[in-house]
Amino acid sequence: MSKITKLILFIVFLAASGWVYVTFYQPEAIKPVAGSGHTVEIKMIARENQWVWDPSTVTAKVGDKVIIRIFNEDNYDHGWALEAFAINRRLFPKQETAVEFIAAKTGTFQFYCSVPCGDGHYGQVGTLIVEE
Ligand SMILES: [Cu+2]
Repeated sequence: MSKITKLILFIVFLAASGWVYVTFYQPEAIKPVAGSGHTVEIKMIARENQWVWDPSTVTAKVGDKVIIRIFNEDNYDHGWALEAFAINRRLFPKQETAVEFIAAKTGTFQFYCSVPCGDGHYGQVGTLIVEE
């Protein structure tokens, strides 16, 4: 068997294994979701010296593009972290920061302040609900 034939057989084998994996074995949790075509825009505020997100609960449908515009009213930094979607952004004082992601899985996920910011830091949490 020539080298070229072996190479072609190897490439065919790789492509076939990839197809078998994606078709039969890929876990639901990491399968790509179809985009819904909708964009959900949410205005959120980190209230001055209150260590709260307003609103603290946000909702989207799976496949939605979510844009959260967060205004930090404080004179110090906060962070906005949503581990389920690998997001962690710094929020500078008296500024709006836009966080964009695709709500690619259903469930209830917690977001929180990721920058040690004072008395209420550990209570500065909120919830993202992604519905079917
Ligand atoms: Cu904090």
